[in-house]
Amino acid sequence: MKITDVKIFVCSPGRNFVTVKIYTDQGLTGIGDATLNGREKAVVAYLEDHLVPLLIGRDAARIEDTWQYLYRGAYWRRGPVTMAAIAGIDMALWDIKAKAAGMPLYELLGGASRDRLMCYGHAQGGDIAEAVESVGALIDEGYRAVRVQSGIPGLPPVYGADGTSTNGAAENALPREELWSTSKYLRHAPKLFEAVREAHGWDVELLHDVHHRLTPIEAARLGKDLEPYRLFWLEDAVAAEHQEGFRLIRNHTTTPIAVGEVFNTIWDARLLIEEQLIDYIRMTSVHAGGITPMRRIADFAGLHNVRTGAHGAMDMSPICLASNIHLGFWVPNFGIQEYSGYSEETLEVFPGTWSMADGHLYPGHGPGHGVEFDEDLAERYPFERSYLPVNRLEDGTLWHW
Ligand code: GCO
Ligand code: MG
Repeated sequence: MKITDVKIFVCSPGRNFVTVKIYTDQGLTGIGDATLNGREKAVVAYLEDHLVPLLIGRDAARIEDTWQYLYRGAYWRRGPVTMAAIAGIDMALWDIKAKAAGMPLYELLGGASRDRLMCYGHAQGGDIAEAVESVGALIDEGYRAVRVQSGIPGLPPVYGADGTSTNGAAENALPREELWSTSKYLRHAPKLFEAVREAHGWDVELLHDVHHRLTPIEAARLGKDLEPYRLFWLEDAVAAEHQEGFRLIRNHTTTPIAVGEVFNTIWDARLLIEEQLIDYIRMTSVHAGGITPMRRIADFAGLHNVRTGAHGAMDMSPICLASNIHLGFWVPNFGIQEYSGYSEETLEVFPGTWSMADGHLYPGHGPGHGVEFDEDLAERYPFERSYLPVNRLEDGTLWHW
């Protein structure tokens, strides 16, 4: 089965998405997600100018060889732009292979290891009371696991607390600037979780995202202070570049640690997994280079008692979510799947067979990954430049976001 054409689509049904569509001489097509929030067009150029010409005439069935050809064959390896571009192609090829086999993707990966995937939703509030209420609303909707973020006294709204941070910045404007104080945050976070446990008890799993803002010793202290509230995980406690820093965190706290949403190859996670410095690896199909490397990463993690917890914010398209759901349905060491939902417009452009009910995700059982792309509708939502926010300390120093 030969690849006859590859098209790249950029659309913005609520936010920007990059979609790869591969056509074959047997009439089968497949689609993949190649979205890199805030740097979408760089991936489009990488695909159109450099990868698409390499694909025409290749055997669509040779997924592994194509992945190696694009990764090793480039000489210049790794990086978020490269890996998102390769991921879009890889997902589309797995979609084609599963359609050709007449199977849902999870069957090709090894078959179901479970009946449903626990997912976590996002609770947020300007202050503790609002966050506590937001957790309650998610519990009422059936969620068994909730990520909790709240505003910090003395600071304007921070990441994850006002519902706008993950939507990028205003159209065609400069990135929104946030303000950060580590000492204010460290005093506040334990109070937030104390209040949530007091209001909602111990049956709900609680998660928290620090968004790379602490140093290792600060993260160690936070982990310790949060121990009484038994978190499911503490995410991105330090900048992901600080691999050795995780040793220090590990030595000081039993709070489970998650990291990896910004990783793009297995090499970013090697030390953390081999030394069991983390409990959950957050790598996701689109930013890790596709389904082919995600299988290897998951198996490598499984050898070291690390479970999966794939990044699933709304800035990855439903194709990425569906790929993660199929992977999670198969992978023996599944932990949890992030799920932040999609706008109605997004779901109309990317209709899919996956579903969410009672705090769990389910894959579609038809052939492929089960997500379609409505090209005509997508044309009504042209690309809109948008940035993630940036973050500064109170004295103006640029800080991690
Ligand atoms: C999460 C993430 C997101 C990211 C966003 C970046 O845990 O869901 O931290 O909020 O910031 O996906 O594009
Ligand atoms: Mg995160």
